[in-house]
Amino acid sequence: MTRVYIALGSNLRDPLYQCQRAIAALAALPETTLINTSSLYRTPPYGPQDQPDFLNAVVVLETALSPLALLDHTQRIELEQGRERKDERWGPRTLDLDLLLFGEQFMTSERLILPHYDMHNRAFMLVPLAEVAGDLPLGDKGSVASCLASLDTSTITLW
Ligand code: 5RW
Ligand code: CA
Ligand code: CA
Repeated sequence: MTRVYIALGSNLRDPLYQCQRAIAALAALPETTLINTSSLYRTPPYGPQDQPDFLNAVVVLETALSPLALLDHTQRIELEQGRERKDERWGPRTLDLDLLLFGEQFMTSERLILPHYDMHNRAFMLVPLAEVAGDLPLGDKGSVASCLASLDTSTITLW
């Protein structure tokens, strides 16, 4: 079993509902146990600002699935919750599930980069991650806590 950290984001169609439904869907995956869920945070949009605030959280799983099998499931859950192909790259979405860390695994493929390539720059990922992962190392980026120390977290509040 491998410990996996998944970032969850939503800023359309009742983010709290989308988040609760996504957590239930992740908990129901085969060969997978839900270990923990962070608090739910309200975060201002990065990228295009003319969209609603996001709900962001991190979910911790233990799974016997492979990284790509888990990715298949998270992409299916996004689609089941109304994620649309036309969604602009950094625009609003009903549900975004991003694999942050998959055990100690490193991977660079067309579909998946592990660890997540930019989480060390994203307070909306690191604030909930710090809550459930403590001072986890992020390879050559330092620890979650040290990355967070150089980011602005002042606009992040509880949902
Ligand atoms: C674009 C992330 C530029 C960081 C993106 C950037 C978000 C979000 C996106 C999310 C918040 C990707 N996803 N903003 N912006 N939460 N708060 O989940 F610098 S789009
Ligand atoms: Ca994302
Ligand atoms: Ca994504």
